[in-house]
Amino acid sequence: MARATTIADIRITPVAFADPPLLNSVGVHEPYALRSVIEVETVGGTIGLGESYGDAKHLHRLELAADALLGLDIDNIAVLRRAVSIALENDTTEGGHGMAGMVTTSSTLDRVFSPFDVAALDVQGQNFGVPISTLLGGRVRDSVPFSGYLFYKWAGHPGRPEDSWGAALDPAGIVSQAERMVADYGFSALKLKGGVFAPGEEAEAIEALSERFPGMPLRIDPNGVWTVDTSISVAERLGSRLEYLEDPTPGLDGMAEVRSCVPQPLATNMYVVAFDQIPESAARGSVDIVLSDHHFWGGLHRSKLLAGIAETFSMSLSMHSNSHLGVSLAAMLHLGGSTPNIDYACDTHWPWKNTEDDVVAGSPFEFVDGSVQVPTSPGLGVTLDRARLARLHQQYLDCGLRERNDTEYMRRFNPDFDASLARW
Ligand code: GKR
Ligand code: MG
Repeated sequence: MARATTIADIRITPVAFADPPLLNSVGVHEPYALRSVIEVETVGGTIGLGESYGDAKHLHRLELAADALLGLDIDNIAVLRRAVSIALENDTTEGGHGMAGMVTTSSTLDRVFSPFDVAALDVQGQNFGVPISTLLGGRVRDSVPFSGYLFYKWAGHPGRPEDSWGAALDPAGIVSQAERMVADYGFSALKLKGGVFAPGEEAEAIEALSERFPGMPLRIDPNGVWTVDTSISVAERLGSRLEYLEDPTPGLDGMAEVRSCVPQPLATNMYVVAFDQIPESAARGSVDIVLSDHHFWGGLHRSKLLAGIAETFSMSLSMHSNSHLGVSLAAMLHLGGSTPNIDYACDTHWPWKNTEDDVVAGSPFEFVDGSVQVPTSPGLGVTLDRARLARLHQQYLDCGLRERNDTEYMRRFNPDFDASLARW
């Protein structure tokens, strides 16, 4: 006989929300960002939420996983993961990892299982009457600090009106973007998405930020498009202005070479993205800081496992982000709130999203001095607003995008755009 905690139904809803033309090393964000919202409902009627990428191939894998999870007990997350692993064994679909053409060798199983782990914890938290942070070992901080994520950007999508941020295509544009971010959110660390202009121009933007915000911890992330020599010379030029340097050059060897020549710590969300990459990275000394991300590290339990392993290898931790909605932010807060060794302010794309474009009810998150409170109500602490979900799903149907592809979008306006690694 089915127990109250047996999984009775799983709904996967693809959604799209407006996204500004943010530039990166592989192109430019399309007018809509794609995500998927996962609802897992038990026989007892409790609904757990998860959020993941929205690319068509990923959706296909989520459906395979969902079929395998029906009828299982949501309290046994190890059994759920094994079922998803078996369900994916014969899946030969390639790609669809949701990372815009950036290099990633993350584990397919971990990417697909992640939202189900979050949804299972959401159900358990509601049933036990405790927040997910308690299930993850307890809150070690009441709020999680984030950094302001700066992007070079166009004034608006070609052929559409300018957005409220306007253009940021030079150091002055980046400084005024940072001024608004700091004024509105109170961030006390800033990250510049680099890999867009020549390294010297991007170094100038960091210098301008440091002059405008003296003492502010700054980071730059060119997503592996600099050579080893360029990385070393930019690091030497920027010195102590940089809190850390993120993925300057491709591969664990390249990163190790840069690391042996520069004083700043190196961070990654490109070259240590799966458990089997940690020993090699540790042996070579490639990376000081792993930018964890529960969306590709297998969910919240596996992210806690990563935190333990990082501690063992004396690596620091912070958090990577992609364009996301409120279900993901809630999960990031529970993880950040319950992981002692998150040593740096985390990334979030949150300021780039219109406030009304979400699937969660109300406005549960407030940034105060760059930090957001860890939810304290049972489970994730957010609920679905079905009208909002329906609107963003309709937007998904109408927008026609089925795969995030920043490079293809960029090449519509600049056919010769080069997206290769180590190109500078
Ligand atoms: O949103 O354009 C973007 C970022 O470049 C994102 O895709 C990266 O995954 O934020 C990310 C990063 O730190 O590399
Ligand atoms: Mg990065």
